[in-house]
Amino acid sequence: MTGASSAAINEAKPYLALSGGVGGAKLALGLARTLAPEQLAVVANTGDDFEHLGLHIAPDLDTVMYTLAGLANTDTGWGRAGESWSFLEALEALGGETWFRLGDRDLALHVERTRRLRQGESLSAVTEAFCRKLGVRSRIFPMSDDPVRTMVLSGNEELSFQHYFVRERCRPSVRGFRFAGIEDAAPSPGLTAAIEDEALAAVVICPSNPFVSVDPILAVDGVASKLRASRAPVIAVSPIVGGAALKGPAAKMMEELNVPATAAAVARHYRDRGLVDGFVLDRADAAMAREIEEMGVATRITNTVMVTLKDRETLAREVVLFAEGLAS
Ligand code: FO1
Repeated sequence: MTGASSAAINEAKPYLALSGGVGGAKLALGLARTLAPEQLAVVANTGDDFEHLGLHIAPDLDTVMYTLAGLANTDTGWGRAGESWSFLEALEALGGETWFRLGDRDLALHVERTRRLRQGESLSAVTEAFCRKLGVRSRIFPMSDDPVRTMVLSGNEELSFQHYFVRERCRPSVRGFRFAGIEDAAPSPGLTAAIEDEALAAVVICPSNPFVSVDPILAVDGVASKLRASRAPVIAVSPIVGGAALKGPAAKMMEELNVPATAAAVARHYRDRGLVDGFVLDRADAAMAREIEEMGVATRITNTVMVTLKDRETLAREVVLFAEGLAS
């Protein structure tokens, strides 16, 4: 964590990051370590949430929280490091559903969250309490406290996101998505406060899947229009490098949606709704910078492949400098 003095933190401006799961959480960690942690607010996608074994599972919220807490399994990016699997073994022996792997420590979080939600606490309140317990100094909140479920349309079927992503291993061909419940979903209090904060220095769209991780957040009532109206520059980091998604099914989805699986196509996806001022490209896609600039979006070319902790911090610093340049 940076050693910024408390005075610097008070003067230092707030940043808002939009994140899905693994890829987004990597940049969120870089931002939390480059800024003072208290400067960073992360809004996580909840469209991947689902009821499983009677538990409310919120994968993107948990991935961001575990990552910022330094507890994440860095091989998979999701779940906790140093896990034991006694629960799952016992469940298997009973013939229970074990396709969605819940480690023993991770399970404690789902059980406790489900208990508190059933007692009427909001997802925001539970998340804030867990962040405090896990020593996370950045703010993390769901995009909404109301249920939104990303449904994957395949053929004439609809699959819940986790069934598509984990149980079916992204095999089904995708023809579209539906964010069930989005019409009745209000932005969470944390998201509303962050996005309306006059002092907001920048909004960072992390390198998550644009269709199933970022779009649900942008679809929450008022979010896209408030981003367009905000004085803060909106910077997106490409989740596609050299025509392939770094993590997850983004490139395959784009092919199936007849959208070129390129960084420029991601830039256009956000630009067409007037949402981005700047776009960060990997060096492998430097040749696309001109095409993106011609869309009216500034570009910054750097290494966006985050393997080490240093990569996360370096990319975050590039994004912050890029935003400061656009703001001035
Ligand atoms: N992803 C998998 O591919 N397989 C799993 O068994 C799995 C379990 C799991 C448990 C808790 C959690 O928070 C995430 C988990 N994920 C698993 C990842 C999750 O499906 C994705 O990270 C997000 O939904 C998409 O970013």
